[in-house]
Amino acid sequence: MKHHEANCLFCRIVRGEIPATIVYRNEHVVAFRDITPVAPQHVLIIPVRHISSLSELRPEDDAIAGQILLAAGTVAEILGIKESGYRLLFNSGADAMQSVFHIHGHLIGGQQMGWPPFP
Ligand code: DGP
Repeated sequence: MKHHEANCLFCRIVRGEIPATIVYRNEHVVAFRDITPVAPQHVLIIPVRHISSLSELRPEDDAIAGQILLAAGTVAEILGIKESGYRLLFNSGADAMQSVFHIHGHLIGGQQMGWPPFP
């Protein structure tokens, strides 16, 4: 295993070395509750395989990219917000304030949201 994967926080959650409230998983993705929720429902959807950011996705990663998006609808249904609505966002890089360098989609919902999503 590569060094960065051994020390990656979200790889450690995938391996069960760090506890998390997992709401859904399959062979491609894991979805677990964000430790600092910004909405009544806030779940992170991550690929099992370590990819550091959206910018590192390669054409051959098309299947895993699709699996992350497909999981969003499944997770929304589990959370009971499929009908009321939800938002899926990915922070990539410094301006977006990405802080964990393992791709994660933030699935948020359970309240009326505004747009644009910044002050
Ligand atoms: P981002 O800023 O987009 O890189 O989001 C990282 C998110 O990860 C942030 O909303 C908080 C969450 N997070 C950080 N550490 C942990 C952890 O140990 N467990 C869980 N469940 N979430 C975490």
